[in-house]
Amino acid sequence: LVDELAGKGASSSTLTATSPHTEVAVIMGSDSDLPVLKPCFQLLDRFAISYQARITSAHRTPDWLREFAKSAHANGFKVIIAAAGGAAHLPGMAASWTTLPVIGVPVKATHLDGLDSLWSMTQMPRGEPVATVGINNGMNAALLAARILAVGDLRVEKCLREFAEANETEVLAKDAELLR
Ligand code: RP5
Repeated sequence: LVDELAGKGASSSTLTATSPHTEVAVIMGSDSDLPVLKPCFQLLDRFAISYQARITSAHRTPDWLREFAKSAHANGFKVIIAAAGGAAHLPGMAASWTTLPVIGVPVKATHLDGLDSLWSMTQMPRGEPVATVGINNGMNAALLAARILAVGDLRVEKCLREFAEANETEVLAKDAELLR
């Protein structure tokens, strides 16, 4: 399913096995969050960053979330991306059980249009930070994870530079097109 969402037949992701080489854990509160994470999977695939996607809910599977987050560092993950809608306590709870950086993706899932999720992630009380991206912005979560990894990985740093250069080229081309 994750491979389908990422738009490819086979990727470095897996819904089952944990590899010591898998760098990013992408957790979500429900399979209904998957569409928001599609750009996240695509960006991680584009940068050839290994990831594992899992469904774990802070309120429906609290024991499983605790087990996953507590063992994430020992299992070789370097960053956790956590997407959730509504009260969105998933990234905050995960942050409390790991020293890994946790990136929250607020999901628009209720009548509050994602503001509930955004505020609950950004308003984490002092002591347990969650780096929160914009509502439904799975791509920025992947880019932020890449920036964290790039501190110690020149290959990923090169991917980020090339990504920025491609964006610049695209905007300049559109600007030139307007002048014609
Ligand atoms: C949250 O509640 C999930 O992260 C999701 O965004 C939202 C709705 O979940 P479902 O009712 O679609 O399973 O826990």
